[in-house]
Amino acid sequence: MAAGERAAADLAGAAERTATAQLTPPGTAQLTAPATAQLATPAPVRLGDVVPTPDRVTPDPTADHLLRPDAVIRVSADPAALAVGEQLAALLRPATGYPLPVTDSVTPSPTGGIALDLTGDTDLGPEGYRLDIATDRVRLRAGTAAGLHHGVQTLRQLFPAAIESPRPVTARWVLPGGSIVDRPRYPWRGAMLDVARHFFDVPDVLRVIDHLARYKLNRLHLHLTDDQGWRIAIDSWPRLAPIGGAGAVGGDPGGHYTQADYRRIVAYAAARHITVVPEIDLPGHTNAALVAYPELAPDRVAPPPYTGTEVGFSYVDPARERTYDFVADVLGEIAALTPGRWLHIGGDEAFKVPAEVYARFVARVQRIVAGLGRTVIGWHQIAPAAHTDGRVLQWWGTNGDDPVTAEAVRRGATVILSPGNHAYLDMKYAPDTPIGHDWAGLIDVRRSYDWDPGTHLTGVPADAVLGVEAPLWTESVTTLAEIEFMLLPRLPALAEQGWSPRSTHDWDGFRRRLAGHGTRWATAGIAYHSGPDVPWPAPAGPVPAPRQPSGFADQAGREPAGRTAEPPAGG
Ligand code: TNX
Repeated sequence: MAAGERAAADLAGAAERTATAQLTPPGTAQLTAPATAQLATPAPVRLGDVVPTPDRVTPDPTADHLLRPDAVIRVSADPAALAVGEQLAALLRPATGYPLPVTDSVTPSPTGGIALDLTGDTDLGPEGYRLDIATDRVRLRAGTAAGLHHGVQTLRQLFPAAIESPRPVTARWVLPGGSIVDRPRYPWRGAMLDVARHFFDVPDVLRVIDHLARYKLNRLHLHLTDDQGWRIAIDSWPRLAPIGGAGAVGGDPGGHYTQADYRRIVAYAAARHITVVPEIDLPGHTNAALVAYPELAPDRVAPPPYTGTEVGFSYVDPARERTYDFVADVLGEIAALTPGRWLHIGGDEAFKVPAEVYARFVARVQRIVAGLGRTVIGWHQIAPAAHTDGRVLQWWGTNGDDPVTAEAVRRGATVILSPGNHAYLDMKYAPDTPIGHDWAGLIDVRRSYDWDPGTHLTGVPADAVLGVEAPLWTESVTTLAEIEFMLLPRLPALAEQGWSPRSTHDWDGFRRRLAGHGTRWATAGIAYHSGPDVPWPAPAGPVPAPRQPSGFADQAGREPAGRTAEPPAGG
């Protein structure tokens, strides 16, 4: 046996001893205790305690399931399904210490375990799943690997919060019995990370992807370029990244992704059924590109690198052919690196470009994207430009009465909703939130939850809404812990807006379900804002926090991150 295997076997043995010691009095037979004896204590998590809330939940308190130390994860013989099975095992192994082998046979076995069954059925749509938890086994079914992936996120939340521990812990790994049948309300459920104002390296982005996956989001929009930084290497314009990406807001260190880095992000996201949507912001927000290539500037003079936070002053010259070579080269390379369908061309706040010139520029860039076989997305400022097949507007206004966007929808556009006053994760929670903006108002958890994407925009029918996206602009956000502090707990609120049927919308139910996640985040060492509008479980004592925003105290006067609550044993 290799050292690694021996360590795994030791862990499994230790975990088994712990589990059986909890289940059976000393001296009685191990691992053969009848199910009824094993389930003397009910599951600590209720079947409906899932965020985003599932479409249909049918609890059966007589059917709680105890995960056994010798459980096997059986998966349909399909590579994508097996990858989901491996991810489930990887989620459950650290805390349980169980070996949880993954096999590609779904035949039920006498030892129970968890079956992941790729049915190929389409009745639950491209992302739906069905989960059946019974005393003798757990079965997850879906027509697609994406559906299985989402079902695994549900399963993860149904285990006691201690499942988030990176180390083996003593707990009874009981799942609540019953069935869940679930599918999303919207096909587009995203978050945006601005890596231009401040740069975040690959491990930080991968961790953000983990947070998205946990709440069943399926799009990561990367805002790759802005005045303060160009963050992706472009072979045909080699000065963009090293020169344009050298700095950041406030004179902080810059950086950029190599094309290999970017591919790694895309692959990691794809393995979690998340599509990366790259944004190259045009024609404004381009100071960093002009620093690297003054030939694109209207006056051909290199501006100084920009480290402030103003917007709207820069633009690439729309009157020059060379600009369109630049756009075609950059978007061509980005398209080649990006398997997803969408290219985001920005389009916001080009205040110095006259309206007609701007509309012609956008129309031409839209044609470049179409020529690359991709679907164009832009901020809703692109609305006045000519319609092109499939184009998508990302609406970030604060007043749902927007006739220009409504007219673009009448001409065929669809919309993604990122209302600044509900979905902007860079807004402060409260006046004393130590980082963030307030131009769109303060956004506490309730404000991020209480709005309806289906009716938000006047004159835009529900069927023109692709879904929701939560942008995190990073002028004031400089570390991973700060990203997490702004994301959590609002990201789950927006995820529920994107996933759950409107009929389930209920603030009191949501805040109660969300509260349990504080314990999960704390256990996993994830920073979050423990504001007063959610009934977080009382801290049971300090736990060491691997990551915390520096010097934060939230408005409740508590430390927000990673050490708000000790996971109650088994709960
Ligand atoms: C507006 S929202 C911007 C960004 C800023 C953000 C700050 C949008 C499309 N443009 O350039 O970072 O406000 O909240």
